[in-house]
Amino acid sequence: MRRVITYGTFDLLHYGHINLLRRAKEQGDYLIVALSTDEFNWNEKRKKSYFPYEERKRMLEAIRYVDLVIPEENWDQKTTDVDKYQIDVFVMGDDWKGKFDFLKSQCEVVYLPRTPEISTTKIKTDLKDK
Ligand code: C2G
Repeated sequence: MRRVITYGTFDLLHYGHINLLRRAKEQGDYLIVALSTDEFNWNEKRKKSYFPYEERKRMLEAIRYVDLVIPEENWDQKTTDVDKYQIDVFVMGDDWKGKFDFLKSQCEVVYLPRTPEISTTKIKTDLKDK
């Protein structure tokens, strides 16, 4: 069984996220999503997600492509996660291209094209202008 992992905040879930998750699952048979906790988002990304972790987790668990959701609590857990969950493929959108190549010694690293026209920031801006 080919095991895939991807990381992210997945706040204001939109079809760009779903496109990513669908293609990530296509890389193997089992997809783990490491979901950024509220603390990690704020402390490390200065992001305040609209939905709290538990709600974002519940939404991801409802997606047919997702098999397991685990917390992402720090930047450095990827190396241990890949070993702990016996990951074959690490997947991220290509806005992160090259940033996680250090994992190539442990697993395949795949950067997938982002869905260009949609983002949480765009959604928030568009709603503000309405
Ligand atoms: N994504 C995408 N297309 C979009 C928006 C997002 O393909 N229009 C992808 C991103 O490239 C990422 C995933 O969806 O692979 C989740 O996006 P975010 O929630 O914005 O993730 P990010 O805040 O970049 O956190 O350790 C890695 C970080 O946790 C990634």
